[in-house]
Amino acid sequence: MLQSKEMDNVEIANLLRNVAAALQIQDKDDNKFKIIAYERAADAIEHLSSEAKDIYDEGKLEDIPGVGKSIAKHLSDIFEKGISKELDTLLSQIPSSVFELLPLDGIGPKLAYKLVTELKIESPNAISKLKVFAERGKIENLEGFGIESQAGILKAISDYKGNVKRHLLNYAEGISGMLIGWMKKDENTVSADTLGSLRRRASTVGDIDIAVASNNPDRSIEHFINYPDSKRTLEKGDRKASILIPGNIQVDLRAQEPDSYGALLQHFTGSKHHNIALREYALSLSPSLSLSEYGIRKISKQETVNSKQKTGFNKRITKIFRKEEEFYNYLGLEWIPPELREGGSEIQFSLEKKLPKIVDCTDIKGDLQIHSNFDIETSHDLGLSSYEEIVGKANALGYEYVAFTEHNPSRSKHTDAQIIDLLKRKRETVEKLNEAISNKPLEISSNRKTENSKQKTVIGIKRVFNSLEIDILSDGNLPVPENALETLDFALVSIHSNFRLNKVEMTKRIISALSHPVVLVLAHPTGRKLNERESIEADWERIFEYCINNKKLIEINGDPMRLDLPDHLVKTAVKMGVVFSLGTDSHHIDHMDNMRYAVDVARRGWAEKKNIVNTLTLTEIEEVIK
Ligand code: DGT
Ligand code: CA
Ligand code: CA
Ligand code: ZN
Repeated sequence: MLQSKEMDNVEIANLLRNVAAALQIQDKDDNKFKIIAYERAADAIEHLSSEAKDIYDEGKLEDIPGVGKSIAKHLSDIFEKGISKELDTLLSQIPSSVFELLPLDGIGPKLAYKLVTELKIESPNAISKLKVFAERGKIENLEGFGIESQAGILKAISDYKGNVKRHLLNYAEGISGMLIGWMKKDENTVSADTLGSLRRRASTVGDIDIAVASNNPDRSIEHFINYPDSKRTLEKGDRKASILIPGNIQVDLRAQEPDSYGALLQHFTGSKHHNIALREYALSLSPSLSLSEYGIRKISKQETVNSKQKTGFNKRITKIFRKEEEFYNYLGLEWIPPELREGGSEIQFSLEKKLPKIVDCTDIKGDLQIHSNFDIETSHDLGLSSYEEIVGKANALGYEYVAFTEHNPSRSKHTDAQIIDLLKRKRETVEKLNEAISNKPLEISSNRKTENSKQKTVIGIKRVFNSLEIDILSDGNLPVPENALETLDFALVSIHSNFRLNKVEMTKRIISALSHPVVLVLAHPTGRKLNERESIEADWERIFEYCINNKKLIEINGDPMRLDLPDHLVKTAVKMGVVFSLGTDSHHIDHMDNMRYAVDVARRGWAEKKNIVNTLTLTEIEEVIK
């Protein structure tokens, strides 16, 4: 197992569990207590509310329950040098395929070791290799095994969910882009689109759905399964197919003639709930209408929809649609943006022509969370790009303003006077930059190393804000002295530690931090990290109400692994009248392109321009900030 300085709590816990397993396999008497110690330490670290690395930085590793001198020493080695030699030596005596089998139910270290050595199973994909042996009946003949234990192993494998994680939106988007590109290479393709949860811009995506309008669906399917990166064809019909690509990502394709492509787009965009609600609505019309991926059909009075009549359905379609919009219009509905197709109420809104005019990327006039490399000795990671580079990028994006929101200087390593000093220097630098910006026309060399590297960009941005992302301490206080807070235009506050307070305490903590006059925004409110960390518990309606009454803003963080506030809470907040601040949480200018994902979340939460503070012009937003 690879060790590194950057290991997070889950990785460390896995490492320690593997050590415990290796000790069990060694089968020495004096290992007994060590095994228990490693397992305890693994449990404790997995459930910590802050990163073990941070605790190490504070010199407090041994305060973690279950972490004694010797485990603390191994962890220190890892954080310092990237490896604990001692653990590495121990682990490298065991084939890594053994560790791969441990997540299976009922397979302990010794059993796994025996299977691996007897059957000569090697990494990677040990589980699927084991499955092949079990299916071929090769396990029942091993000494100490039998037909029953073989069946048990097969069951454990089929129950095993593995890390079937849902994929992050930006990742899925990259893959679907490549597949669309591939499908467009085929001469039969008239158009190709991404459907399913990716088209609805859901925060995570299970599998990828692609549709093509094709002059020859058969041939399109053939072209699709020949995708160069395909690992395996999972399914192949005359109008649909599924393949598996590296990373165990499933891609589904549907192909249909251009004349009826509109119904296909509607059907496979989903969501399932939207489609169910739409079908019910169509049936309630008079005459009743029946929907499918091929088109819309009138149902006569005597007819009831039973399964028999569903067969051969496509031959009796009465109406086909080239465009999706025509499909909705035929039902007496306005076209519904895919982001709103989640639950049913959107159909009623569409019928009454009351769908919200949801915010759009082109409405955004600035980015309100960016970390630069201006070094104020921050408590968490500094950014990688300079103020000038950020201004250059903001300019390219057509923004009027951005906010520089480095983390606060670390509390434990500075006196009040030092923090005040650091923030004064930041203030002065930002002021100089603003002066330069207002002395237009000012030119700044763009940092792109392409073409003539001397290429100059005229600044269109009007102002940069001097802001800060401040940790909310457990008691709701801020780790920045009053005199330093005064230097800021406004501040963001956010939780980076103690994620597990109870709901009442957490709500109090957040509101207390928000109550400071210089604080304007609650950043990445729930603290979730997709596939990694759950949201904190808090009384969100109470916090939203506080924000509305006290003119505070809630952030929608566009970092694809955060997307926080989550869309369903955005929807609640929008109904209540909350105003949001969109920020990319960029630590490099390339991340500034992630604004798109923050807008996706806002759209899925039914937010309009009026709900988003960064749709305001500079003059307007200055009114909010002052
Ligand atoms: P995902 O993949 O879990 O992120 O979510 P979706 O919404 O992309 O779900 P998926 O891939 O299973 O199906 C794509 C859309 O196709 C789904 O939103 C609804 C629609 N659909 C309509 N009829 C069916 C059906 O019979 N089976 C499935 N699986 N989907 C259907
Ligand atoms: Ca899907
Ligand atoms: Ca699918
Ligand atoms: Zn943060």
